Amino acid sequence: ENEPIRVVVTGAAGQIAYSLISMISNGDVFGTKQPVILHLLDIPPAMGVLEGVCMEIDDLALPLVKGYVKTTDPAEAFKDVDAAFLVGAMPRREGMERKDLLSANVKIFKVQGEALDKHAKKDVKVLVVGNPANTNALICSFYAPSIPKENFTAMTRLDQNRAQSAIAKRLEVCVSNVKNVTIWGNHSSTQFPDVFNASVQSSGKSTSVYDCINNSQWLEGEFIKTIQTRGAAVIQARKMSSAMSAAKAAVDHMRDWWSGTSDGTWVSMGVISDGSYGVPKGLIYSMPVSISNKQWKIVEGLKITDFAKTKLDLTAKELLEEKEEAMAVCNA
Ligand code: NAX
Repeated sequence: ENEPIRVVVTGAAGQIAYSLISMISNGDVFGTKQPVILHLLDIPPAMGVLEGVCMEIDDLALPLVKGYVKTTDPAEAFKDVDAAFLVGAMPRREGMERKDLLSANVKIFKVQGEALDKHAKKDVKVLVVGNPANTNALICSFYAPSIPKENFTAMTRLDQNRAQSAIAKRLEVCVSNVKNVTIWGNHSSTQFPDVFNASVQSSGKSTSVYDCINNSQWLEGEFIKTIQTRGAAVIQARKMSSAMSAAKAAVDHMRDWWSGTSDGTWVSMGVISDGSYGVPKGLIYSMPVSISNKQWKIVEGLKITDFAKTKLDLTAKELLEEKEEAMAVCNA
């Protein structure tokens, strides 16, 4: 049997973690032959709830779970971890400005970056889910200089899944027949869901989504808007933010990073920019990536229309502003 790997989930008492932990425990991320030891981090007021979650982990009776560590101490949480799901963050409360949220969360990710730097394995794979996800990932990486920058990613897979599903629904095809939808930029309402390079498979043939839908007004208008504001629409209906779908997206992201993407397909992840597609270097920006041997690579040479270029620049601008604010908070 394989040696267990150590997997940390932060915000372990929260609603996304509640779904995520059961999927990790079931083998959905690291495979059904890979035992895991779960490291569960949350803050003191959440320890009672986390105790209940741990009782439920016992009661799942899943053979892959070789143990768990329940803690409020980042040093203990990040000790020797192979993979990290950074979900925990302060939620936006009424009357709170975006700036206040950014400043509270950036501080959390500074502390966690320092703890990862000191205690985690150097090849740890870090997925940041907590918002503002891209900028949190950037800060985390900044404070973990001994870990390669490529090991820090931010989640835009939920946006990708939303876009893929919306296209499949419109075309009345199975969601698995829609390939290579790309999310560019920030996990925020400035993100650009791009189907210009996406395709639909049907009876062995691959056709571009643009040709299949044949309605650029919808594709460049309502479709983009719907994906950009989908999170808010779920909150309005459910009175709580997306959790089941967010957990599934985190599973998809980490599973693909761990086991790779298939030939000719790509997925979207917030990764450190190397200047590709004119994106400013050093931002954590969602890009199309293909993955093999646990290494992601930006897919080059995709067609960027003038329309798309405007959208790419807009979301980059927002990320540059976030970065500046975040660095100011950290240096204060
Ligand atoms: P919850 O409020 O249910 O859970 C968050 C948990 O984090 C709580 O248990 C809280 O005690 C804990 N926490 C707070 N500060 C912490 C710290 N310093 N260390 C460890 N734990 C800490 O939120 P949930 O619905 O689970 O969402 C978590 C985060 O995901 C939020 O920031 C949310 O905005 C973000 N999301 C990101 C998405 C993405 O696509 N990137 C989509 C879904 C989600 O909105």
